[in-house]
Amino acid sequence: MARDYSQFLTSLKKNQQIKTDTNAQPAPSLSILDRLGWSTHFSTQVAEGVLTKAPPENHTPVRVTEVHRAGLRVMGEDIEQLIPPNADLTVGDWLLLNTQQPSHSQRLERKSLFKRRAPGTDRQTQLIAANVDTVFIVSSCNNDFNVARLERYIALAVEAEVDPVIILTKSDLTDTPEEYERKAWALSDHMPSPVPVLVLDARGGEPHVKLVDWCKPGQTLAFMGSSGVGKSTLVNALSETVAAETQAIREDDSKGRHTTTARALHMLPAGYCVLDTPGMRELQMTDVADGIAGVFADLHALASTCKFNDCGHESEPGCAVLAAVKAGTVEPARLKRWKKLVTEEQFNAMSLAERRSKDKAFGKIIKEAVSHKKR
Ligand SMILES: Nc1nc2c(ncn2[C@@H]2O[C@H](COP(=O)(O)OP(=O)(O)OP(=O)(O)O)[C@@H](O)[C@H]2O)c(=O)[nH]1
Ligand SMILES: [Mg+2]
Ligand SMILES: [Zn+2]
Repeated sequence: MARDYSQFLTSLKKNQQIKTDTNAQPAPSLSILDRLGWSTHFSTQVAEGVLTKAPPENHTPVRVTEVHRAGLRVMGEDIEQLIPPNADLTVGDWLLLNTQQPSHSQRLERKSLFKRRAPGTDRQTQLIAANVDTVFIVSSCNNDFNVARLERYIALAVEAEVDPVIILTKSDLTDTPEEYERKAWALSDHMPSPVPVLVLDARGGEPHVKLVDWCKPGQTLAFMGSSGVGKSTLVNALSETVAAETQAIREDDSKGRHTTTARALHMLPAGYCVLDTPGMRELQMTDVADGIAGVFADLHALASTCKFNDCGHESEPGCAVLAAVKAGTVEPARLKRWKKLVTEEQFNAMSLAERRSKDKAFGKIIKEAVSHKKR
């Protein structure tokens, strides 16, 4: 798998030329790296010297397509293999694979990163996906539709620096798809740029037509949302090659059965990648203050004009937020959702900080004990 460095750089340049034409139709001449989403963001890192620390002949760019306990599946030009597990890597990451010693591979700087607070009590951050260009936040025109959850996903996308698009599936199962659509559009009323909303039947040909603006060569598109909303159905609709497993939801409460169990990045024949994800039971957020401020930009701005810096917008005098509610310009339910997210974010951030300071104190005790021994 050895590569000559100059040959490697020539191929990078060639790839970049193809990249500049974003309207290019899928062409069979696209290299595997192009199809995997290789771009100047990554090639310049290589050209600027990641390779100076590593002999080029033993290194080749690969993308992480699957994460398993046993290891990570990576794909590149003429290469597809498992490498040892690494908790600092996630699906979508680009690596400079050390073909001699895969565990010594170097991760390239990410373009974007999705993360959440891992379920459970230890509050670890869990990496969800890296280097995604667009996230399709999927919900259905049924009981799954939940404004608070959608806001949560949008905040996560804003924080990750990924463009969000809302897809509402199962339009065929409701008499009022436009009601759902209207509520979904309203979510970005106060954001600097609107979050597009697509309403469709995920089975059959509709996704191909409605998602065409995003399905461009070199793009990485992720599907996120609760179990049973049709993420895998959408992936299958876009692809002639992938057959992601799908399963009917429960009739009584519209809940899914967690059919997809692992994240997988699929390279489609048209030259772009789609990432199918399992429905998340819990989406606890951490380090998403900017994302929340982005979704609730109006409330964030109002809060900065409250009389007290630490105003809780409960009953404080001079509260600009409560004044806006009274004036009818802010919906009370929306204020409640914002406060819930901010409180959760602050709590999670504080616990992390506490954990860090505890770790530091513990490190100091060990250091002192060691230096004691040395004396
Ligand atoms: N009628 C109708 N059924 C749909 C639509 N989208 C998905 N379904 C059905 O909904 C069920 C669940 O779809 P999946 O694609 O498995 O859902 P998922 O989001 O991948 O779920 P998990 O893998 O559990 O997270 C399947 O039976 C699909 O056929 C739609 O637009 N209309
Ligand atoms: Mg699925
Ligand atoms: Zn206030």
